[in-house]
Amino acid sequence: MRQVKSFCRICSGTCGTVVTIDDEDRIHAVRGDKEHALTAGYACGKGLAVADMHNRPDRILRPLKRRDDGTFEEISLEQATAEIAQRLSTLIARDGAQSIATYCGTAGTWNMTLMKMVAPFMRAIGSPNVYTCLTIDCSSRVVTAVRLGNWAAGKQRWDGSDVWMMFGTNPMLSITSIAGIPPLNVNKRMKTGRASGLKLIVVDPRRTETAAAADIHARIRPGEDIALIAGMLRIIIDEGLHDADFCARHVDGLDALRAAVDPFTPDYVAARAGMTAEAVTTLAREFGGADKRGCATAGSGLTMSPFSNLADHMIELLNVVCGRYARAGEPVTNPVPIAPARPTEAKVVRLPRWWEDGYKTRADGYGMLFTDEGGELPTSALPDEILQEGPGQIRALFSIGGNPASVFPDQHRTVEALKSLDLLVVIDPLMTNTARMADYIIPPRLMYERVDIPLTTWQQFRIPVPFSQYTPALVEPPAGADVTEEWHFFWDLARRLNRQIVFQGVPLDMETAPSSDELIDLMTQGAQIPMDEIRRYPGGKVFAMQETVREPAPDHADRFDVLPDDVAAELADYLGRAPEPGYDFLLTTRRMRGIHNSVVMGRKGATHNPAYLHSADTAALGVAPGDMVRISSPAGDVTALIAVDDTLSPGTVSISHGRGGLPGDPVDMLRDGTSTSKLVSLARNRERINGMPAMTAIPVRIERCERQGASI
Ligand SMILES: Nc1nc2c(c(=O)[nH]1)N[C@H]1C(S)=C(S)[C@@H](COP(=O)(O)OP(=O)(O)OC[C@H]3O[C@@H](n4cnc5c(=O)[nH]c(N)nc54)[C@H](O)[C@@H]3O)O[C@H]1N2
Ligand SMILES: Nc1nc2c(c(=O)[nH]1)N[C@H]1C(S)=C(S)[C@@H](COP(=O)(O)OP(=O)(O)OC[C@H]3O[C@@H](n4cnc5c(=O)[nH]c(N)nc54)[C@H](O)[C@@H]3O)O[C@H]1N2
Ligand code: SF4
Ligand SMILES: [Mo]
Repeated sequence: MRQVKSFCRICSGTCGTVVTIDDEDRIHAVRGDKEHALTAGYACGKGLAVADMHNRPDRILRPLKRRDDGTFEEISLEQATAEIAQRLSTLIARDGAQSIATYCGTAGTWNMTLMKMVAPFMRAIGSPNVYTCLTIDCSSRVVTAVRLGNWAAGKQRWDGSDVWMMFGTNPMLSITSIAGIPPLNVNKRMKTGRASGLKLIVVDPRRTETAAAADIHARIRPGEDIALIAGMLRIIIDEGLHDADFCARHVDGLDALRAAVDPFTPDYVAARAGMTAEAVTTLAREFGGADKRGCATAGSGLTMSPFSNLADHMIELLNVVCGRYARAGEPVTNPVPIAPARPTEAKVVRLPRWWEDGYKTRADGYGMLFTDEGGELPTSALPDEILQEGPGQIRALFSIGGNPASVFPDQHRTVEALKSLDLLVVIDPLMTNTARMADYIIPPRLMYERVDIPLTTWQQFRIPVPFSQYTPALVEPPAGADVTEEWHFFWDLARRLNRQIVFQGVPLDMETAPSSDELIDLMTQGAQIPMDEIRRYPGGKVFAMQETVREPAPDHADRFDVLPDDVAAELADYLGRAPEPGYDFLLTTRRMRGIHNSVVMGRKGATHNPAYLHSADTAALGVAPGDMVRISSPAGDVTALIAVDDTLSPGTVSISHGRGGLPGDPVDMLRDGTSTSKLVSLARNRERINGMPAMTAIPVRIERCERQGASI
């Protein structure tokens, strides 16, 4: 047995780990690294269960090819890659490069060499059809940065704040980075923040783990956060609780904003958001104040909500009017050791509306989001891009470390699209619902079989100190495995198609593959702390780096635009929207401890996702825990098993996403659970720009039904 330091790459926690490896070079156990500078021993159950993922008996270890009768046969990686390259070549010749698409899911996002290889691969073949789970997760965040403007030095930090307001996020369970609390040993940071006087406010229809630890839990009717924020802004501006100096210097449109939120009186907000008028005023006064430090942040409860772009914009307006950003003279939170040195300035930066110019999807004309490295299209547009016939139709899809059939909104449309493809290649260690439909399944090396560095994107805001880490590959894949290093698979496809990959601005040798370490060196070219130095500290290190936020040049003219025309129009739409008649419950999204989106991690916890209801509602419906109900939305219906959860507000039903079978599957409810994505339609109420349908606050009806083995 030996012990090696590394870090977990399942979520943004990037928890430091110590991995015990047995004499057969197999992972025996994983624990949190107590000496880790950021996470100090914390690791969640999913991270600890990852040894099981490496060794589980159903891990796919050799490529699988679908036979004509739908069964799979094992083939070699060499044969699979050659055949896929051949099929791509035929498709490109027949339908053009645009017929090829990639979708990178969560397991792809946390694999840095892969993450940075997919876009160059797509550029090399000439296809714009790059999709990732980021655009089904927090695409509204990017829309806000563009429409409102972005503060180059970042927001005020958790440490040293007076007040923090979280909407629709539960970081104590999800360890998400977008809640603003650094996703690094959240429990400990929560305690130290609170001990230093930070007042935490959580807005959530459920008394979550995070809400229970907060100073104020404001229960809200799902989907109505916009009303609350508009009401708060009205009070903050009227009572002079905004930062007037900051607004005068950096903000356009404050008067128009005040006029637009005028209908949101405390009484109106109270009626709409299901709270008291006094609560609205209290929340505004608790958050507002030019002399306070802090932040308003939001998670899935808002990024999945109806009007997701507007909801996100409104959250950021709370920060803008109160000036909650890092100012000149303050220390830069994290000058990012692996990035080149560049000054951080206290200024608004305006980005172009990428989605208005440039490539658009054929169906509904959605444009590019996240233009880093050439751009991405909104994931909810992918099914229609596959199904809509005509020039540019997508005919081949690579699904990399994701599970579209289980997690995309509108499972029926998604599955119809996946089944209609000429070529579906799934890179995954498990026989997921998506993999079951694949033409080829390519098994990857797993986390501890790869070298890696922590996610490079947004690092300056996610990690609150100049920390970096490198992990070598700790073990080799199991004996007899024929698995791929994922970036290599795409490099090899490009090689076989005679395409040149340009990686981080450098054309790669297309005859002899680079090593993963060479790619990491390219990704960190010009780093302030050279990668070789970082490699010397196996558990990671906080480097001694200091930088101060600077004043921008005097002629810098960019300002926040708090109420662009399309935001004003969305606010008017929201104001006029009536509840969907005939539905008496609102279904909300949540996460479960042992389940990561569609994947059950470990063998101990529940594998199904019950429908949680308040006991007042189960009593009124005449159902008990374990009973089966039929849940119907305007888009479809599903069956679910009931569990009681009195942390919920009556009138809401809360179910996590990603579980359940494919349409028509016989489903063992206790094992497989329910697919909430069958309750969402891509044909109804989609947002402009990011194309998101509402994946929380979904109007539903609930009826008791006989327990049976099947779910539709
Ligand atoms: N265990 C576990 N951890 C995970 C994941 C997982 O599947 N399992 N997934 C990971 C991923 S990919 C992500 S993106 C992050 C997400 O992390 P979070 O953004 O923290 O997401 P959730 O934990 O689902 O919390 C969403 C909260 O929003 C509330 N909510 C729902 N609708 C509304 C609404 O209309 N208004 C308001 N105010 N609140 C609402 C819900 O009650 C819930 O408490 O978690 C990551 N971590
Ligand atoms: N209704 C509703 N829908 C939602 C959400 C919601 O809150 N509500 N949340 C949305 C969000 S935030 C997200 S991020 C998406 C999640 O969307 P996805 O990322 O598409 O879904 P996951 O289930 O996380 O898929 C991860 C896959 O990676 C595989 N895997 C594990 N390790 C590796 C590896 O090393 N390499 C490779 N190639 N594969 C690996 C796993 O077996 C699994 O199949 O779901 C979205 N859908
Ligand atoms: S919180 Fe859990 S899943 Fe996320 S990085 Fe840490 S151990 Fe891994
Ligand atoms: Mo996510």
